[in-house]
Amino acid sequence: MYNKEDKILIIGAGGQIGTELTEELSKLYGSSNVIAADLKPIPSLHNNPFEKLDILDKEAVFNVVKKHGVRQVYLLAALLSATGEQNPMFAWKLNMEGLFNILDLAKEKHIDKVYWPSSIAVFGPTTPKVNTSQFTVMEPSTVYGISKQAGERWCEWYFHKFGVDVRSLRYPGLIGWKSAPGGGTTDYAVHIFHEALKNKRYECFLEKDTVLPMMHMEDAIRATIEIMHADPASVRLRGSYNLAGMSFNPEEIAAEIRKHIPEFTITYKPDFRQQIANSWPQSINDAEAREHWGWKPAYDLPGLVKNMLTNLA
Ligand code: NAD
Ligand code: AKB
Repeated sequence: MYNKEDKILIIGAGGQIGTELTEELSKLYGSSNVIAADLKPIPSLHNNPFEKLDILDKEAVFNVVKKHGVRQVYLLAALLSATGEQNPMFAWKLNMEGLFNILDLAKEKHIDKVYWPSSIAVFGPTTPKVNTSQFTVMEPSTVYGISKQAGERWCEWYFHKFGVDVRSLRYPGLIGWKSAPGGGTTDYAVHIFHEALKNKRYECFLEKDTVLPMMHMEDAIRATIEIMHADPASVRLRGSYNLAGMSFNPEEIAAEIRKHIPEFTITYKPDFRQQIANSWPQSINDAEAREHWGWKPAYDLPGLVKNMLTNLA
């Protein structure tokens, strides 16, 4: 359910998700209707209009929305878990003020629809780790997680109070071959493929038995577009939806890579990101997303590894 004529603004379009989302939305809406915005130029655009834009500059965001007649905003600009811990006050400012700037534009009816991603980082050390459900203990221990949890509550509040049509997913770690990750704890699961192909070895910054929820980027982009195109009545949760793909640890992904590159070796040198990973769930229960708007992932670990190695090679 979507209007092909809608103008869409993607803020943070040059990042790991933005790169792929811009491409996929351009296929559906046409490149000229998908405006890519970021702090820095984006080399990989597909004839999309580009705006150099700082999400913290509310007036500039408003001007871009008016200039292009934007109806939908995908807000991807944020600091992630690892970079967030290194610059906590700025992470809080960017992640929260950026969201308010967009929610306010929707509240004032300058735009119709907002997409804003949350993360498994909303969970914390006191959350049950296995098959973590939608509604459970949530005491995040990173600034990033705290900002995502607060953001979820604000999204829900703007929906109930002002009727803002905001939709959100709690992504697990995302793995794709078209773009590089931007400062998260799950980034190892992308780096490992590049190093396996280039050097046949990888030094992992997490311990070998650290199980985390992960997902192929193709699945994540499809989920994003599916929830944005879903009938508003079916999007019953306006905080954010749990979303599951697969779960594995570094040893398991290395073993799967070795089926394709037998000489591949992995060593472990955990750093500060280990503590972040330890605070997150190992697997996610996404029953509500499946039931409410029909979510179903396509990739498992063997499929992901084959796809990544084939495309990167
Ligand atoms: P990324 O770091 O790769 O990309 C973010 C982009 O935002 C970058 O291109 C950056 O230049 C841009 N940006 C930063 N500050 C900006 C500002 N002030 N104004 C405009 N643009 C700015 O991040 P990503 O991995 O693509 O993540 C996008 C969103 O998805 C984030 O909210 C993140 O929390 C969420 N998310 C990502 C993952 C993942 O595994 N990638 C998982 C869960 C949630
Ligand atoms: C990170 O590791 O920070 C992200 C996320 C799971 O939110 N990939």
